[in-house]
Amino acid sequence: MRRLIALMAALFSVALTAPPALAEDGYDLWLRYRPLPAAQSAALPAAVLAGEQDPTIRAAAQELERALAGYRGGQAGSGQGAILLGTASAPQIAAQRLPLSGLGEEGYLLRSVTVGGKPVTVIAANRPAGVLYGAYALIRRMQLGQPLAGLDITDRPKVKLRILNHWDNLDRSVERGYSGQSIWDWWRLPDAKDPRYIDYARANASLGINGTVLNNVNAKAESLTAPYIAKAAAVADTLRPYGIKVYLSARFSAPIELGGLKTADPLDPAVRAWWKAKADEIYRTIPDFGGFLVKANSEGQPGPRDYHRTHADGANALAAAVAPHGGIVMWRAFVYAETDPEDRAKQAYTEFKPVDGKFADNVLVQVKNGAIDFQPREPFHPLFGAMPKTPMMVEFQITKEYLGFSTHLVYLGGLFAETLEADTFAKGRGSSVAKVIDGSLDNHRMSGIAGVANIGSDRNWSGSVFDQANWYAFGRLAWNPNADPRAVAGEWAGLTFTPDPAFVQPTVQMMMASRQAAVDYMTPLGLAHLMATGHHYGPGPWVSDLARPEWNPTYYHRADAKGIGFDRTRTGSNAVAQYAPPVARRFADPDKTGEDLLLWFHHVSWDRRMADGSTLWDTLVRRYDRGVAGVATMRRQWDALRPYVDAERWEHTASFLAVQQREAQWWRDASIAYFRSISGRPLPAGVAEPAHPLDWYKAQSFPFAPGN
Ligand code: GCV
Repeated sequence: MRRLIALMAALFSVALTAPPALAEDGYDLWLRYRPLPAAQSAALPAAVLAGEQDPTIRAAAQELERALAGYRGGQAGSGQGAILLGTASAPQIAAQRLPLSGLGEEGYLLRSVTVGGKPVTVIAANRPAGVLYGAYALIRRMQLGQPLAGLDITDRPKVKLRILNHWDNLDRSVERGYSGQSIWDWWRLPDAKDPRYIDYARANASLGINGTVLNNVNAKAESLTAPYIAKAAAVADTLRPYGIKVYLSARFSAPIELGGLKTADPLDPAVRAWWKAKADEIYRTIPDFGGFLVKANSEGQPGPRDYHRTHADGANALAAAVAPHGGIVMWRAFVYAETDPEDRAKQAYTEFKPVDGKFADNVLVQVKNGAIDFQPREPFHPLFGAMPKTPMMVEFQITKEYLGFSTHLVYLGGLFAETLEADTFAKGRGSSVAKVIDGSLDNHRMSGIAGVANIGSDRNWSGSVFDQANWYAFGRLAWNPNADPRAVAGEWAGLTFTPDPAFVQPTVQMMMASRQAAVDYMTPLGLAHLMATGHHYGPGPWVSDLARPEWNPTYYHRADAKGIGFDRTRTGSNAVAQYAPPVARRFADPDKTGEDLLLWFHHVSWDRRMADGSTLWDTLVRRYDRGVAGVATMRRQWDALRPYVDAERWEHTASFLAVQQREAQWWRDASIAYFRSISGRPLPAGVAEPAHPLDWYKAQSFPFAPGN
């Protein structure tokens, strides 16, 4: 009995003294400062010394202190030297005579030095933002258990503007958002500033993201009224110390809606004066306002074409208004019109290529990675490399409108890299999209990259833990478009869960295979846009009754009794001619295009022989099966990783993988049932029948699917 009492007392005291269990709900993202193994923790610097008084340097120092405290699990530092951070205007940094000249405005240097016989890790930069980025780089090293001694590292971003685009509406709904409501609580701003905005800033700064467009490109004019400018200013105040500028999407017809003018014609002096006055008003409230993002003459949005003006005329009117304040305009090239019978994939090039060289100096043209719309796989957009006189931004979609929302595990690092690595041949071999958008191919002063955010009010920010990896990958590739997506996945997995290679290796394998699996079970072999109407949830390859031809999946796959695919060669829309000759020649030849993009560029017979000798029809069916099998493999891999992951995040991910498996099967069955009804070909031997007849799939309806 005495022993029992002693045991109970011991347990009771443990219960009283043990630190509270930390909820592993994913809120901490990759900034997960949990106790490190004792040996690692003992080697951590004991103190953080900020070289100067500056809000950004203070934020950097606080982040380092927070990380160190977390890594030490509440224990005091054991005295392994210090971290000293600052710019050369801090005397202690200046005394080190560090080579900072090549670091630009945002680069940093990490160097191990000795001061007064004590080891010191210096984080130095020309500007406070660089110091902040250096602090996060050091944090990554500590958290991943990489050596902290003998450091001599420099890094700087290759792209100047690294920007998130929020498609967030003023009522807090999010277009194509799958992670709750908008994090911007417009109604309560500017008085109530959710503390979460600081964590948003920390997460983005840790990746080097330096700008955010707060509102949807399908913009309401109201976002430019005084009350909403004040709300945006409150957000800007919170983000500023983290090196993040605020931008707004502008509705082109705002001079009419807000200004009472009769026109929004960009060459009309009254319209230009209105934009100038509006810009002046914004800059009075947000002195470092970044500028405007504009979707014009696209999907019903107003624009300069309404007045028979070019996109350059439109962009330049807004650009002139923000130029005196150092602002910029990001003008989207995502345009297509129902009045235009031309292949949708060609329309942006047709509109924009002729106005190359006509844009003001502070305009960037923002181009989606592919010519249609963020499909699971698209060839790179033909505008990359085709407008050498204009700085071009690439726009990726981090939120997965066409890739299974937030329930499917699809790592997008590979998709982003596939575009960035693609060779445009604009100036001969080696003219990658990365070089177009980082400005180096055509010597542009401005360069930029944008990602449509997947961030919402969900506790885990992105809807699923693995969707956080897509935010992470976007940020890391924005900093360095040549980064290896596999290495980025490993870094993310190590920071978010554990750097143990026994966990990281299979996780990276799973992530890297996940995108091809999604392509296979949704739109294999270069098919595209076969999703159901409006919400784009699930398969709808049979849909052919929508008002605009290019909204119908049948427009894209063009399947008939003889074959399938969109002929974009000379015998068809000749979209291939929009690429530089070496690329055009490859895409024009079905034997050279590559199977992954075959049906994007070619209408081919169901009986066409593929590289391995099987028919196209058999290959198509087997690709669907391969996609479903890929998800089954991911589930097995995740099961085996259970010992390395906390129960909460493991189970959340496992439950989503189960959804993905069911939906992959649905995609496969519905697509095969439909294409069989067109091709009239039997299923290859040994292939399973779809679970239901075609009409069952056609009858499914999801009026409440999110993000629509
Ligand atoms: C913001 C696609 C999406 C739309 C989106 C549009 C765009 O068409 O479905 O929701 O609108 O792209 O990028 O402007």
